[in-house]
Amino acid sequence: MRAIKIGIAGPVGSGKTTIVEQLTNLLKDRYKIAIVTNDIYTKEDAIYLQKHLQIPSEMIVGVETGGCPHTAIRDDISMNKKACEELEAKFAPQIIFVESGGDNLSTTFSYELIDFYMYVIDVAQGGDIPRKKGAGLLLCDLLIVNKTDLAQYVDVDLALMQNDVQVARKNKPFIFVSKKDISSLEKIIEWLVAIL
Ligand SMILES: Nc1nc2c(ncn2[C@@H]2O[C@H](COP(=O)(O)OP(=O)(O)OP(=O)(O)O)[C@@H](O)[C@H]2O)c(=O)[nH]1
Ligand SMILES: [Mg+2]
Repeated sequence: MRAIKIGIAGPVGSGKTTIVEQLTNLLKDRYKIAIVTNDIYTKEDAIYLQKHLQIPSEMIVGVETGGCPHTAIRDDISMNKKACEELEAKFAPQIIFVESGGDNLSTTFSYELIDFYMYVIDVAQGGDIPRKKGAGLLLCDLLIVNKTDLAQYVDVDLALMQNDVQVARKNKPFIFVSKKDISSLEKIIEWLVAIL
């Protein structure tokens, strides 16, 4: 069976793994979920998720890309494609989350690997990121602006940032979230369920 594949990309530390963990927790009783994570030199994110998620650990696979993260999700997708195909053959998941390694603002996914992708930035990286644009932020199917709880500590004006995101995204969707506010994550679930 072919799974719906959802890519998650974004700069280093923006919260991709945390979002995969939380979405999986919110969806695991409704859908059979598998996960592919990418790190350059390790399987760190896969090991973390295997420890913290209550889904079979064999359904979480770490890919060591060995080089630029965007290469493995856009230019030569063979390692990730193989990981997804093996998960589909063994477990027939309905959803596979494919987390890219953290990368720069120009990162995009190949649609030969995934069906839809989210791009995750966070407010602590700077409120001006939406004005700096970048292909990932502009072209992704859903832009997530994470860590809104930190805005007050890093002097980011969320209203201004929201306005800049609106301008950058034109009519494409975006959601501001925080891991500390489950209701904000429910909005990602609504988007996911709609595309599923
Ligand atoms: N305060 C706060 N911290 C967060 C939030 N989301 C994630 N974090 C923290 O940010 C750090 C990085 O989160 P990860 O989920 O590992 O980020 P990542 O994008 O997967 O990182 P890489 O895979 O290394 O690029 C962790 O310490 C998380 O606990 C949030 O909404 N608020
Ligand atoms: Mg990660």
